[in-house]
Amino acid sequence: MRFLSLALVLTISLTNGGCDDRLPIASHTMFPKGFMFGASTAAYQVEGGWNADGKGMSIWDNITHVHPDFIRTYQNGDVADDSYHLYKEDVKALKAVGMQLYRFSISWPRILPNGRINQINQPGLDYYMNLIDELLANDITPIVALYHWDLPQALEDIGGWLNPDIAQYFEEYADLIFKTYGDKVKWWITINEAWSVINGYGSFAWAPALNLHGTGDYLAGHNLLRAHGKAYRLYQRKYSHFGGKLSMAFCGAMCLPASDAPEDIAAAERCYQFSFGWFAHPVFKGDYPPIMREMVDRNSKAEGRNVSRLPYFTQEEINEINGTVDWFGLNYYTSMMTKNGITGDNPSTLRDTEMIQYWDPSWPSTASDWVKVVPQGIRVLAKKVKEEYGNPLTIVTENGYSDHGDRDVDRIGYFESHLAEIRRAIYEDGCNIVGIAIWSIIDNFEWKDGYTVKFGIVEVDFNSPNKTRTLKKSAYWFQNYIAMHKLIQ
Ligand code: PNW
Repeated sequence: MRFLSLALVLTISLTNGGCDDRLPIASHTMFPKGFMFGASTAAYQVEGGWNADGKGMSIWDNITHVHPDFIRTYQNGDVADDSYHLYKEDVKALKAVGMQLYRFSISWPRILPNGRINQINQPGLDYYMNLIDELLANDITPIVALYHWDLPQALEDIGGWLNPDIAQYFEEYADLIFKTYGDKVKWWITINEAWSVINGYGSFAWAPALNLHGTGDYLAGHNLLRAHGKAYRLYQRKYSHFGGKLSMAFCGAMCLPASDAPEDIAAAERCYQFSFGWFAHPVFKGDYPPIMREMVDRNSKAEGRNVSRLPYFTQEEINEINGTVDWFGLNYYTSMMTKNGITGDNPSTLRDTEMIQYWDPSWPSTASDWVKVVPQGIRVLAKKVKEEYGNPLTIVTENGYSDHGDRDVDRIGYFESHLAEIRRAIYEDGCNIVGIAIWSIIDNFEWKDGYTVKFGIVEVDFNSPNKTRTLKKSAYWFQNYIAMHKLIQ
């Protein structure tokens, strides 16, 4: 690993000595004491080793091998950053920047090659144990996601997230993971971005690309919630002595009303409930957002269906799912202007929402077509989360800027402006945000965009045999930023 040495020039004056730590300081230039900085990755995007040491196939291995054109660049995650072999380099990079948190995910088929508990792959279990030990030895706190989109192909073959039995398979997998790592890992995410997972069923965006819009997406979402509820209750029953905290990571583009007109404000509210609310409402309050239930039921009826496309939970399921988050994992990249209107395939979640969305032309773009730079959106979102769910303990579990390796200075601007909005959310709105794990520590496999779209603050030379990691300017910027904050900790 090549790291430049950089002198830290720290010219700060601490003006809030003696005050309540969370009271406003003059310009909100500092985060409250104890605020944690970190970075995120996901198994398929960094690990490689797609068939190493007994790992099974995931739906992403399968789709990239069977349909190479599914990825714009015809690339895949077979080798990626080779973190399966080079995880110590990742930890070195985190340490060099001064990160206190590392959010990574476990590949289900690396642990259970056919998805089921009857065949356990010990080298897979060892890999994550080594990674966790390496993090802890470096004073970096792990936040571990059980599922970041790489379902075992063997489970997809029997219906994947459309199969109700998957909730039980997920519970079995979670049991093994909690049992193995529970004494070392205190922060857990069951499902990363259920709202993205369902798009693999409702569109061609992600594996398994079934495009069952308006039906498969609702069914997959239903089973994701059931699976989450079971994993949470299992932890409560068997592993609460470990004292861990469980969550989901919630996502969506924040929905900003296109005007002050009541119908546009209502459309933005529907937009929120059909994305963040779809999953957050059930786990905080026990069932789907009422507006979602109403719209999908009404449209289903109008289509002549005798059952709603949005499934119903039984009372037992509601009890199981209600109150199953100890903290809120908030993923935020961007926002969208939202107005009242009907568009989208018939049927589809978009059509059910009755909204029309667009990007404000003044918002700067990034290398990802869906990410525009809208820092104020994260504050609006954090406030919404506070109001909707009783100000839960929140960690921003993803936030980041993509380029083609050419706009790292803009990446610094992105983080600077988003961190400023997070501070406003904390100090001015009273949001209980205690940390951030940015996306991402290293450049990695950006799904359909392959390796050409880069989110890392550390560059990876994908052509070099040892995938050389080199800190970018944005990494040095973070290094300074975090060092400065450590002075008040
Ligand atoms: C995240 N949205 O997905 C994923 O968790 C990461 O794996 C991925 O690399 C990262 O974004 C960058 O693309 C998202 O519509 C997908 O708001 C969609 C949204 C947000 C996050």
